[in-house]
Amino acid sequence: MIRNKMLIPSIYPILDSSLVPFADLEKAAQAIMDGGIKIIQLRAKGLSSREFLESALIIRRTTKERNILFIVNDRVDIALLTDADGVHLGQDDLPVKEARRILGNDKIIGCSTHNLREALEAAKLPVNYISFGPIFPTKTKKDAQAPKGIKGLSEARKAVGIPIVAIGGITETNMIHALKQGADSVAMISEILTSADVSKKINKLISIAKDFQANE
Ligand code: TZP
Ligand code: MG
Repeated sequence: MIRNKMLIPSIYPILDSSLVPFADLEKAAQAIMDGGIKIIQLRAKGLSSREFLESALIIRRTTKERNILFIVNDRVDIALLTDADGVHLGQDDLPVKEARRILGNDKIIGCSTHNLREALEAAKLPVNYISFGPIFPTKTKKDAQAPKGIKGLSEARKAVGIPIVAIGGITETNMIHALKQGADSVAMISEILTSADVSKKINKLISIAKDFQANE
């Protein structure tokens, strides 16, 4: 079965080109990876296809060396061209079934969901995980829907059996609430990218998740 083949690492950093200039993406990726993460997603809404591909190829090289999962946001073509580990698709991107046909069963496919209905629908598809959010208010995604809160996350957790990545306004302080509600992983953009020391921040996030798992 595709979906239970792997677990999504509990800290899921997203390198977002809206917060990091194109020229600094490699350095930012390096800092994230130096923090000891096991997965990284490149999200590059504002970049040209060529810039997106260029950054993805660079990050891909290091993720392979370090055995870190590399996920491309939105773009199945860039995921294929870089031999990424997978792709993360939104509700308006290529449909999951078609992406699966292109990528095959060995790649990870994640799908964004924003409410219970979308979560239930996505769980029927050949996805490895869904993201659910925004959980808390976020400034990073300009067209984000209303926050679903911990309550929304808890409902989604009860409704679907597949891995859930909580997203939206997650911080070092509030991530514990998402984990307690059964999120398998917490995705963060601004909490990581705007911190003064990105590697140290990642270290801290990983240790909070580890402590949580140890006490579960
Ligand atoms: N999808 C739902 S909220 C969000 C995305 C991509 C943005 C999350 O960014 P941040 O800075 O972690 O709130
Ligand atoms: Mg998308």
